[in-house]
This record gives sequence, structure tokens and C-alpha cells, in this order.
Amino acid sequence: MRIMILGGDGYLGWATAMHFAARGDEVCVIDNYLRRKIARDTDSEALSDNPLLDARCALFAAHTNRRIRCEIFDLAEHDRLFRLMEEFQPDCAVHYAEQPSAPYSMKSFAEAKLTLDNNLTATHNLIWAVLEKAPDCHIVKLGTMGEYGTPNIDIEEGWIDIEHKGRREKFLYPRQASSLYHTTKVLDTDLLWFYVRTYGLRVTDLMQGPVYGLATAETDIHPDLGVNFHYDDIFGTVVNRFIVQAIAGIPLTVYGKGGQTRGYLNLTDTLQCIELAARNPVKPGELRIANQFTELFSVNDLADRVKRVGDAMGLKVAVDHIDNPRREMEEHYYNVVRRELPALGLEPHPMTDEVLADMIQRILPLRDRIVPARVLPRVAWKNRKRTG
Ligand code: USQ
Repeated sequence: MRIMILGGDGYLGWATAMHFAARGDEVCVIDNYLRRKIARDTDSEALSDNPLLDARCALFAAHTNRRIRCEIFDLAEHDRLFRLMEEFQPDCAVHYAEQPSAPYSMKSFAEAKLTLDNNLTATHNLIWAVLEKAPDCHIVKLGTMGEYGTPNIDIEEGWIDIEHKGRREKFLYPRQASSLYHTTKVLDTDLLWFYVRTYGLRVTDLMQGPVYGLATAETDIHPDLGVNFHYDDIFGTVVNRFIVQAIAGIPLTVYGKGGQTRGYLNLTDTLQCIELAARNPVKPGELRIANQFTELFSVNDLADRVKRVGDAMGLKVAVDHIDNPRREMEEHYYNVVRRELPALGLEPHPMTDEVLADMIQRILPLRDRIVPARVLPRVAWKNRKRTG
């Protein structure tokens, strides 16, 4: 398969690039290093220094004999994307190229504007590059479970049948995200659905929950091929943060009551899901939406698990309920349908104690690199008065 990975320098993008290249697929990665810039600007650098993307590709080739083509540019440069699309003719384009941090998107006007401009422009330019230059290309788009929010009814898989005044219709499931970042993903889905139904684009939109982990089959090939592992309040997802906090002796930062429930998945299962989606493309004019997670946990569940495993390893883990910087429900109904990916063959790797212990073992040698000032939340949704 010829596969283009937009956002190839990211936590998921780089792992995905290695995954497909190692399996003999022809991979082209694109990135503009936006995450690295935001990380520098907000003092939120990853735990280890990851070489730049072209250097990682060269290192990967030296150790595996598999080439990953690397292109560094901003997807806002649509003519460049169009040219590359025409030349590379991908069977599949995996779209991760978005500003992925909810807290960053809520910081102030400038960050909100950047998130909106970057995410929607990238999606729109990709759509047009495919329409104009590689119309058979299947777009695999990373959406988020956060698009749905936490409604008081079951969350279906992307679509819902509505009966209204005796008539029926199928619609996109109602979405109500709780950050601007998550809202850009809602808008992406609307854009994609518009172009799917209007021009016959082929799209899989994956509603992914928070990912955890740092090991894949390829990350151990060389220490510099690891993923960019974030534990800061800007880019770090909650499990990765809790593991680092446990090691640094910082009480685990449960936001508010800790009853917030989300669907989680291991990094290796993200790769499995992307591969299943990519190797099973949809027909032209089809938008497939899949809920991408393997297990549901509340934040309290996660804190208990990390504490239990950390304590057993001699870490003395404390748990703290701190003021929730976000505006979200801390106790809520959460029942999510999940059929598409299991039907394609997903075999989940659950979050066992061994999995958490392995994460701790891998991070312990980097203990001295942890910067405590990056851990506590530095962005609050609440510092703006609610008018409605
Ligand atoms: N949380 C804590 N303590 C922390 C960090 C987070 O209690 O120290 C809570 C949050 O309030 C939230 C939950 O844990 O209720 C998950 O937070 P998160 O930071 O792990 O995830 P989130 O900001 O929602 O975003 C992450 C990814 C994003 C992806 C999303 C899936 O960064 O790209 O889209 O997970 S989901 O959460 O299902 O929307």
C-alpha cells in the first residue's frame, strides 16, 4: 500500500509511519513541526529529545532497510500538498495533522485561532488534494470520542436513526464537545461528510479516546526511534501523565471528583485500528465512523490502578483531587457502542498491571528529565465568565 501520513512527527504519526514501513508499505510522512513549536512556546517539551523527522527516517532506514519519505511543510501550502498528492498517488492518507491539545486550544484568542485555522485548513486542503489529484485515495481521519461529549443517552457509532413526527432519517450523531480542539474535530467530521455525500470521497473517521503507552514493535529498534512522550498538562494524556507523576513523587492530579469516564486504548491498539481501517477501505461516497477505544475507565479508576502498580514497585504513590481546570461533567452516564473495529478484527490489549509496570520501567531511567513545573494544569477553562 502507498500510504501518506499527515502529522508524521507526532506521538501517533511517527509510530504509525514505522508500523507501516516495517510491514513493507510505501510510506510518505508530512509535518510542519507545529507540535514542537507549541511545546517550546509553552514549556511542554516531551520527556526525551526526539530527533527531527528526517533524522528519524534516516535512522529507521539505517536499521531496517525500509525507507520512509519525509516532507516538511505546512498543509496550509495547498499547492505543495496537491503536487505531492499527484506524484505519490497514495492508496490511503492518514490525517493526524492537527493541533491536538484541548488545554492549548482554550488558552486565549491566539491559541484558539491557531487551532481553528490549522485544523480546519489542513482537513480542507487534504480533501481538495484528494478530490483533485488522487480521487481514489481513502482518507483515514483521526477524530475523537470527545466529539460526542457526555450525553445522557447511549453514544452510537457516528450515526443515529431519528424518528420525528412519524418519519425516519439517519443523521450524524449529535455532537457537543467540551473544548475548542474537540470542536474542530466536530467541524472536520461535518466537512468530510459534506464532501463524501457531495463528491463521493472515501473516508473513515475514527473517534478515538485518550491513548497511553510508549512501546510499539518498532520503538525498541533504536533509542532515538521512540515516540514523543508527553507528561505536561498541554500534550500529555492522563495515563501517561499519571505514570510520570507516580515516578516523580507528585500526587496524581485527578481533576475534580474523578468520575469522568472515557474510552482508552494502548498505543499498539491505535496502530492496529489504523491498519484495519487502512487495509479495509470504504467505497466511494461512504463515510464510515468507528469508535476507537478498547476499555472504559473513570479518572479515579486510572489513579487507583497506577497507585496500586506504583506502590507495588516501591514508588509510594499519592492521589490528589485538584480543582478541575476544565468545564466537563465529573459524574455522568457513559455507554458507548463499539462494533466497527472489532468487526474488522481488532484484538485489544487491555490495560493490565503488567502493561502499567512496563511503562513505569521504561520511564524510570528518564526520571531526572521530568520537570515538575510542567505537571500541574496551567490552563483553566473557568477563568472566563460564563454568560449563558
Ligand atoms: N484528567 C485528569 N487529570 C489529568 C489529566 C486529565 O483528571 O491530569 C482528566 C480530564 O479532565 C479528562 C480525562 O482525564 O476528563 C481525559 O483527559 P486527557 O487529557 O487524557 O484527554 P483529552 O484532553 O480529552 O484529549 C486526549 C487527546 C486528544 C483526544 C482525546 C480523546 O489529547 O487528542 O482527542 O484524548 S477524548 O478524551 O475521548 O476526547
